Amino acid sequence: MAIERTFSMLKPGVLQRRIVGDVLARIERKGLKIVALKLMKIGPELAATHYAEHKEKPFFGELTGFITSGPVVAMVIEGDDAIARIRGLCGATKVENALPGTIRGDFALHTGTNIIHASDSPESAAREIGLFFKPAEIIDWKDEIGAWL
Ligand code: 3AN
Repeated sequence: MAIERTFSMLKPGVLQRRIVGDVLARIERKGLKIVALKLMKIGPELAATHYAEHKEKPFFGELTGFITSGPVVAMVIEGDDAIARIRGLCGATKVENALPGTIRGDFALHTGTNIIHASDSPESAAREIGLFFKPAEIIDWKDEIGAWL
């Protein structure tokens, strides 16, 4: 298994609902390592760049409008196969397919407000980490838990 870094973001509404801790707890309990974390408000330009692959989709306006509508929690997560592991914790994009036990399955009622974003490939992870974080904001702390996972 390869150690990877991935970008994840708790979308607007998560702070309003006071479930930041619940979602972060799931990521931590999995054994993944938070190496960068910040509260931020996304502007329209960053939203459009981040979601550029969906530019032609009918839901693009709704998507960028929603992601800029309130504060988000942006993070970089590290760990063995972190990209796939976080996607697994998130569950399916469409909430009707997101199984109970996953973050979206447990906390999201509609696909447009599906709680969490996570990069879907090494290329997306590198691009998205670079969009949201300066290298100095990512902390390379020594992980002592490896033997217990
Ligand atoms: P994921 O976030 O699981 O990688 P993407 O990249 O296909 O999924 O979609 C990005 C975001 O766009 C989703 N998280 C969701 O909020 C929104 N989205 C995707 N499909 C739809 C849809 N059919 N209707 C409304 N919003 C959607």
